[in-house]
Amino acid sequence: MFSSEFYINNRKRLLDSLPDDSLVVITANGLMQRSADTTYSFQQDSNFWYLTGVDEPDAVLVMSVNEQFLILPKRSDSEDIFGGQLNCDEIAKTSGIVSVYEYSEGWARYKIMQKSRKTVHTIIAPPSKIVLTDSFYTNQSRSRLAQKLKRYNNEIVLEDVRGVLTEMRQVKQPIEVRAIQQAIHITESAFEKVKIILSPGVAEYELEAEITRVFISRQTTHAYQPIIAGGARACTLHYIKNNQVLAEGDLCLFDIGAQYNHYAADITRTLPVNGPMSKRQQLVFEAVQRVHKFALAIIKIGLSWQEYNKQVQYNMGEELIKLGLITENANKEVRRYFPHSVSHSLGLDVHDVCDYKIMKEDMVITVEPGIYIPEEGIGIRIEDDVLITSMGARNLSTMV
Ligand SMILES: [Mn+2]
Repeated sequence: MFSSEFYINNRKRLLDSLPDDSLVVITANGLMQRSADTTYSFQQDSNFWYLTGVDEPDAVLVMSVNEQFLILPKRSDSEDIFGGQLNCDEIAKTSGIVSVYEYSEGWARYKIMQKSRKTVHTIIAPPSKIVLTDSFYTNQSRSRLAQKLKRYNNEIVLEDVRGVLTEMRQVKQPIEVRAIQQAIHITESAFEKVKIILSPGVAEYELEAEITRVFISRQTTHAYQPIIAGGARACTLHYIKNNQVLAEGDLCLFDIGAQYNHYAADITRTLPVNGPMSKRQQLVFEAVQRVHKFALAIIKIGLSWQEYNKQVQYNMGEELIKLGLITENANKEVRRYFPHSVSHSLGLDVHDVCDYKIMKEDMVITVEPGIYIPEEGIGIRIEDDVLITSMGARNLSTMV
C-alpha cells in the first residue's frame, strides 16, 4: 500500500549508514509448521518488509551501492499449483528492485559478488536452529541464511545490521504514522462494537469474535493475540484464553490491536461489564487514569527512557500508597501491583525495535500504566498510542 519510493529510500538510508561498498544480505521469514503439511498464516520479517515491501516467504535481498536484486526461493511444480506462481513483475513493482532472480541464478550472482569481500552485512541470528529471544521463538530463516553464506565462503565475516535498522525504524516517517493511525482507527471501531454487546452472561470469546469480525471486514488481522479478560483474569498480564463468561459487577480488560498494512495498533481499555463501577473499582480506575495522564504530560523529545520510567513509577507508587496497597514507595513494592513497563515502541512490530535510550521526535510509543490486585479481583490498564512531537506526546487513540 506504500509506493516503492518508501522501500527504495529505506534501502538507500541503510546503505548510507554502512561503510562504503558494503554488501547487505537480508532474508524474509520462512513459513512455520502448524501441523503435518499445514502452516501458520505467514507473517513477514519486519526488517525485510521495511526494505522491500515484499510479502513472500524465504525471498532474499542482496544489495550493494552498485547492484540490488531479490532471490526467490526454490519452488516445486506442486507449490506453484497449490500456492499460485510467484509474480516477478509484481514483486519488482512493489519493491522498486528491477532484478528478481529465481533461486540458482540469484545465488550464482551472489557468489560472484561476495568473492572480492571480507564481510557481509546481515541480521545475525545465533547458530542453533531454534533460537529464543526474550523467551519467544524466532523464525529460523536468519540462521539458515547465515549457514548458507558460510557455505559459500567460510572466511566471510558476518556483520550485524540490527543496530542500524533499529535506529532507522524507531523513528517513524509520516507515511508510517498514517498507517499506524489507520490501524488505531480500525481498533477503535472494534471497541465501539464491543461496547454495545458488553453485558453479564456474554463470553469473552464472543467479544473476541466481534472484534475479529470488525478486523477481517476491514481487511486487517489482529496484530497480536487479543486479551479479553473479565474480573480477576485481568491480573494475568497475557491472558489469551478468552474462554470465560463475564459476571455482573466485573470489569473487563480489552488489550487489542489491528494490523494495517503491516503496522500495529495496541490499545487497552478496561470497561465495566454493566452499570456503574463499584466505589473501589472507581478509585483504582482513577488512580490509573492519573498515572496515565502524568506519563503523557512528561513525554518530550530528549527525555531519557530511564528518567521517564523512574518518574512514572514513582508517581504510580504514590497512587498505590493512597489506595492502601503499599506503605513504602519502593521499587519492589510498586512492582507487586504494576509489574510491567509503562511504554514500549510501536510500529511494524507491536513491541517494535527501539534502543530505549533517549526519546526522539516521531517515535510512536504506547503509554500503558496498570494496577493489578489479584486479592480483590481487580485488574485495570489504560493504554494509548502516542506520537512524540516537538509539542510533547500527541495521543493517537483518543476516539474510544
Ligand atoms: Mn502494549
